[in-house]
Amino acid sequence: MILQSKEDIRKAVEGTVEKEKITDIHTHLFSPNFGDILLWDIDELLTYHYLVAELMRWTDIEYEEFWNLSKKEQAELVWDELFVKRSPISEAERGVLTTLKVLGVTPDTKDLNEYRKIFQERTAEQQVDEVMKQASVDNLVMTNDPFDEKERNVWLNGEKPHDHFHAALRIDPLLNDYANTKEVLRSWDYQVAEEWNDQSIKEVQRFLEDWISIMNPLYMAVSLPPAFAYPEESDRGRIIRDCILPVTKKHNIPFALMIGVKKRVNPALGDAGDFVGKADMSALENLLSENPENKFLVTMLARENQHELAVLARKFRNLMVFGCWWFMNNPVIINEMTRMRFELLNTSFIPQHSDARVLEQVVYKWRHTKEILKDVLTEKYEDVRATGWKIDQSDIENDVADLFHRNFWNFIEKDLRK
Ligand code: RAT
Ligand code: ZN
Repeated sequence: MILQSKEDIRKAVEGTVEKEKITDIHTHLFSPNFGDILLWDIDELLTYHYLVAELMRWTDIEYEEFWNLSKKEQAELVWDELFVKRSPISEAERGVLTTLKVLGVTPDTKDLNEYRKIFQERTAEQQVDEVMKQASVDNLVMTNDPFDEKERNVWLNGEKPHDHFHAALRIDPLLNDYANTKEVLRSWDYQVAEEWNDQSIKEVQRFLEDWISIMNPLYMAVSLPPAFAYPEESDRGRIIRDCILPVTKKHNIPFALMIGVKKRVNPALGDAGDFVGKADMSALENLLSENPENKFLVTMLARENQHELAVLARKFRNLMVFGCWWFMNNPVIINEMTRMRFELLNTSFIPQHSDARVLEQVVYKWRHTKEILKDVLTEKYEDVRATGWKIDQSDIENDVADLFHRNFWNFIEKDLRK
């Protein structure tokens, strides 16, 4: 059906964006059978590190004292300072309210216990189903860290994720802290030598191969500092060159790089204490040009890097740009980034991921992004329609399917969707 007016276009875009199922390609969620490492419920929502950072601007509580409080007490403090004493207008605060609303709980009381009662009546499994239904997410990718004791044990006990949950092998300690990780690898019987030699290469490769076979990951991932350089004669540079690139190539899985995080500028804040820095794009440019048979999924944390990243994707088809990561995940910036990406890349990118650490966050992260996408897409289609070009409803469906799931599964060249 050819769309005849801007109103027709808006309606078609809105309907399609609401209906199309999403693959959420980066979350910190777990399949419910993985046990209590899957975080969910109102107290977890309130103690999200994005909100902890905001809380700390209003209270003079010692950091140490805050971390010694129970989760419930921490949530009460956040609620009181950010939702009761003042208006919750930041993105992460608004996110809690959107989440409640979409899950059928009108946020019209300041009595936190009222919300707690409602969450207590649910189970993790029920909540997973409800969240995925409300967010139209039918598949999601976890972040799976073999260096995390608790998670590692889940995998080693033979647990497999439920359908709709897919693994991503996350290897930050290997690339960002090899001096200590070396010891850990040895304690697990990987005989890495003190120096970087053939033996070390073989053993780090064996470690990666083992976890690929345990997790069956869709990609291998790392977060990196703004100072990330490649090639580089450093532990990180050598491991990427000798282990990550050959192993990911052999298994035909992308290497996902999340670049621009300056870890723990305020260590007392824990996960809330990380900052952002502008990266030099030549590391990525070198990786892409030297390894045309490897695939790279990339997101960046600094606003200043977004334009260069989109331009780089025009040069290298082995680069798939994804998401508006962390401090970029604010409406004003999502809007800007999404428009820019359409203008430079058409629909050949993955516009968003939720990065949800708490199950219910999937709801607001996608709801807020969908509202922006509807505006941006309507405007872009209308601009071309105004030239006389014909836009069909099915064109919009095709494009949104690319954006929400097809670009990802085509890029990784497999389809494990359930
Ligand atoms: O956005 C976040 O929650 C960050 O704390 C990080 O987890 C980041 O997304 C990452 O995956 O490193
Ligand atoms: Zn993340």
